[in-house]
Amino acid sequence: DNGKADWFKDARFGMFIHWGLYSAAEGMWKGEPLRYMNNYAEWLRYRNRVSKEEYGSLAKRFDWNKIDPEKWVLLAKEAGMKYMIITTKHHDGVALWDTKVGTYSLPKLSGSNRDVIKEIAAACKKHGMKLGFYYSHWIDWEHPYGWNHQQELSGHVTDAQYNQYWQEKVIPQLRELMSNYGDISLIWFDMWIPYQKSIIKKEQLLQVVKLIRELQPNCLINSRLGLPTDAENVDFETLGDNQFGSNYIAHPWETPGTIAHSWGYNGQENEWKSTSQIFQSLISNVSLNGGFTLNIGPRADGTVPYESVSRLHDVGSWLNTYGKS
Ligand code: FUL
Repeated sequence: DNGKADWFKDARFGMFIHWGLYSAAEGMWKGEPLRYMNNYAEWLRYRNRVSKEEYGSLAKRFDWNKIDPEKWVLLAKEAGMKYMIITTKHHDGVALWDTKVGTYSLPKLSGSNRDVIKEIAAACKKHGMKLGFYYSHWIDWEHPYGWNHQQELSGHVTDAQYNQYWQEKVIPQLRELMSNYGDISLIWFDMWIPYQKSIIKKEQLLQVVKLIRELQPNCLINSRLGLPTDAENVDFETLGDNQFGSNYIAHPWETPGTIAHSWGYNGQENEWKSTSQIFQSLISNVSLNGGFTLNIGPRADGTVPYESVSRLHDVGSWLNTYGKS
């Protein structure tokens, strides 16, 4: 450990943002609610079997006059959060930034020339907020050879095809993200199972580690990459969603939790964690040497539901009064 994770060990509290085309659907598709309500709004494309083209048309519902990522950064600051993680590409395979890898990106699909990832990076820099990228490496419902659950969306994927997805999408997209947006403090990969049980090969994961270490030597990598936390390849451990630590863990770790039920905005839901539940999660993790990454799901126009804002303000004012920074 060369101390590069020190800031993370001290940070303890960060903001997660799930924002993408699914935010515009708000948990509904053609008048039908999200199938399987126990699941998440950001899973709409898969759950409701939406075609790639129709799903892409959700980008037209984004209101670029209102979207202002700096407001998210300010909200995180007010809440006492020390880092922010944004979904650069979720399982739907849509890049939020202006990628040159393919055309399935928010700027291209919406016809806007805005690159929100650039804007977030600039706002984070301006306000002294550490920036992290979420990137769904394992699952991708857009690429014909990305992992897409029982191959229900596009047929069987062989190892060679999966490697094609890896080499022509994952690697070049990560290269863009690690090259064009300044200092990236952490990268948050997302899968739940170790590589031995997945179509992913260890060499493919090591290729990703090598790329990140080359381009952003200080960027921390989380364990959902699919490898164990050992500081060489993986710098911090991500426990299960909404799970709290039960044992003291010596190495850096955090758990993600969402303020609602879904991670992406779901207008059909009315389940909000209370401010005291948020404190419970934060305090139980911190007392076991971990951190808590609390998620909000802004709407497609960038606005954050009042229920989230008011809770974050309550948390922030408590931390300002009693928290030690
Ligand atoms: C899970 C994903 O499937 C959810 O959609 C969300 O991104 C959560 C943080 O991780 O693995």
